[in-house]
Amino acid sequence: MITNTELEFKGNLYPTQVVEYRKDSDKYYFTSQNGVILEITILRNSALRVRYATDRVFEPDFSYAISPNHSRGFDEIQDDETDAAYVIRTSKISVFIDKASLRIRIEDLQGNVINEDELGFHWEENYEFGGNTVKMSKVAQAGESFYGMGDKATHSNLKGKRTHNWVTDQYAYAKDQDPLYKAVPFYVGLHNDIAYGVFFDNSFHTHFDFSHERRNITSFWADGGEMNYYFFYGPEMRRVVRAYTDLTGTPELPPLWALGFHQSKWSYYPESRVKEIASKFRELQIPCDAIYLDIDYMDGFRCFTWDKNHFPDPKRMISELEEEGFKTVVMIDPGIKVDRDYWVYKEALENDYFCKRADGPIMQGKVWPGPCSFPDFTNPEVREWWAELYKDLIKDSGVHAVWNDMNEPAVMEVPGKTAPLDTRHDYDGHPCSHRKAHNVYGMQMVRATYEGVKKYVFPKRPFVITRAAYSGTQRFSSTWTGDNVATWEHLWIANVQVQRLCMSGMSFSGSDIGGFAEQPNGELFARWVQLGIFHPFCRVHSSGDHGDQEPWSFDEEVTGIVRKFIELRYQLLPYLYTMFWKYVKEGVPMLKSLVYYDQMDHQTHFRTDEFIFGEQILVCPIQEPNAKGRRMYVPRGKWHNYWTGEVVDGGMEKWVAADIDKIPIFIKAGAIIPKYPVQQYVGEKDIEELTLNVYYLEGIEQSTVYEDGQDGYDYKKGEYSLRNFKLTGKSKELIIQQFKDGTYITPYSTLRINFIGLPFRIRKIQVDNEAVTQKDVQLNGNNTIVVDKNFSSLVIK
Ligand code: MIG
Repeated sequence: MITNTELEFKGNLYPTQVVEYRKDSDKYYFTSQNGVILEITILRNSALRVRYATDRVFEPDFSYAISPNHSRGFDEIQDDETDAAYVIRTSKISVFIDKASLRIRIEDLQGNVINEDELGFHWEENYEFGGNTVKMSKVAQAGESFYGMGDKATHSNLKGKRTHNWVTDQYAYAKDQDPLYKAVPFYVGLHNDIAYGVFFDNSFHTHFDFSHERRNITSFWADGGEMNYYFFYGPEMRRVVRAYTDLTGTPELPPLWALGFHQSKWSYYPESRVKEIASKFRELQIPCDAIYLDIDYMDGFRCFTWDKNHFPDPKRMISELEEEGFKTVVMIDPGIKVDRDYWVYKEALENDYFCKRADGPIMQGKVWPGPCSFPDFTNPEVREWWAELYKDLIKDSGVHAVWNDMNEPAVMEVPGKTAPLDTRHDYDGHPCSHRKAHNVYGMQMVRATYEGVKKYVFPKRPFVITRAAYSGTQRFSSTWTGDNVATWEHLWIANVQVQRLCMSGMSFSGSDIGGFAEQPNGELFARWVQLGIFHPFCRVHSSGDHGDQEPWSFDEEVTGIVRKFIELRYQLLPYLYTMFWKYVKEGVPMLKSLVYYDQMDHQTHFRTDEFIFGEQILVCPIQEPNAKGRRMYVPRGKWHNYWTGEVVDGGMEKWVAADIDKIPIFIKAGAIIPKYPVQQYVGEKDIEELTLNVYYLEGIEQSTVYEDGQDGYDYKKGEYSLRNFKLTGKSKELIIQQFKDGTYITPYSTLRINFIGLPFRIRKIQVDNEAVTQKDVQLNGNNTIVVDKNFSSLVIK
């Protein structure tokens, strides 16, 4: 007997014996005697969707996470039945559904268990809010490791941890603090050399337990909604991550300047200060592409306004900055100041765009401007309105890009630090409370921002940044890891977080370099820049209360180191852009944790520090003061030490020297790394020659260089330049074949090829099967030749 006062745990409910089985093209339905329906959808040979309804009816099928362009399609499926189970076989996996319990077991074609339910699906009725707490428990296999889950500031391998997703403004968060700003309910499991992934697409507060409560059990559950998860089989981790990223989407290519170095602070004002910072970069010849205006540029923190005392003529200022090669990025928050004389507030009020409480009043909460109301970005009409608000900012003032902050949404002076849970949301026509909409609120805000910026910067490409995110936010925005702290521990955290975000579909990410709260010393700042230039989003940002944090705020040695590393990033722009293109096109994470790179090597399973930047550059930050180097794990294969040229065999730990002006960087043998000349900002120079650094290998290696107009959309019409290189190295010979695609005509006509680590002296050179004299190819120095950019084969012996 249940009464209204018994709100505590009532016990778990379980599906019973299957009484009905039905197939409907790519979907299978199994109904239990007590009315549970299991729906299994085959998406691809190695990807399934699994859903349960507890009382015969599914919720409307709607998700913000899923990309409208995700791939579908599979080979023939076979259905089978045994006494105990139904069996669905794709060309890659077999799925067994137990008739007595609806528990699922998934095997590969050799009969190895990839993943199996323990208790499987079960639920608890929620008398306080209605609906169910939906739960799943699975067997953790012997030696299983777990990865993914977005921005968690904890060891990359989640084995033994419990974690949850509820996007939260966590100022000065600590290691292991949870949750943070993002909700990415996706993990990768790895056992017996088999990797698989689970994406629990449920926007309520979700929880995951990775062998924490019980050693051999993994479970996940949500405070409401449906048990609705996607399953991806590898066996390679890269297939799992790419399948998840395909399902939840990738962004379009950003403008190349967005991959340059960015400088920010809370806050640069007035105009003269902004200009002073910008000029200093040019004076000191430290490359920089963007400068950020934090909340103080606004009039009383009213979004879409300017403080005319500090910024009397924003349009002029922005265009003057632009002449110096700087893009201006401004902050926009979700909280709209309650002020009847403020047009944004008035418009939202008149059109009924603000979120309301359950009983009717408009929701209010305090943020920077004082009392604010919050547009309901889960309403498509509100998103359209919001997108239009960017028109003046971009068309009239010339702003280039926007960062959305506080979009968890963060609310001050209330216990939950966010909107009250009874707050109502449209959820694109599926009205619900904040319990369901909270984790997607920031995502829908930045989605609207993205639409507006995209529309008004056209024909240029948009660039947008968000703090809060749910799975799939990467389709619209880049992201940063929020309010970190200037400590060595936070340098470690930044490294883990950005690798983890890359593994979780959100490659375009970075940390506040140097730390947001408190102030780094010069050494920490330099070490952080040395890591940050290898993050897809590369920005120094800090809170103003704690002193200056510009590249020149420390001593000259630090300034020199910072310059050198930012220059390296600018040289590597074609490499970085190619990484981005692969991410966009194939969902390949831009940074690869070592376990992703080589899961068969068990030494990689608990590594946190080392990572692969793109496909062929191994980086390991220095994360301690006074270091002259460090021990690190070099993955299997041959690697060239970037600084010394020494070639090392991986598969072991090594001590690598790295005084304050270096960090360990290794280039994969056989790699062809493209470089541009140093520029102070993207587009400063015409690229007159593309440098290719060729790292000798006895063997075969492929490399790619993608280029296009660096902005705009012509690349979508085929105006790109794709160079695929195949390097074949022998003991006394090296062959490079080039395969070209795309109609973009690069501004340079020659390639400057540097051969690094050659074990022989060049005596003969053949380009496209014709011998050329050393003079023809301008053999200068020892191992550098300059050849026509369109060569198709190059042989040196
Ligand atoms: O309550 O806009 O994470 O980057 O500088 C703080 C001021 C609000 C938090 C962001 C930070 C930004 C700051 N914001």
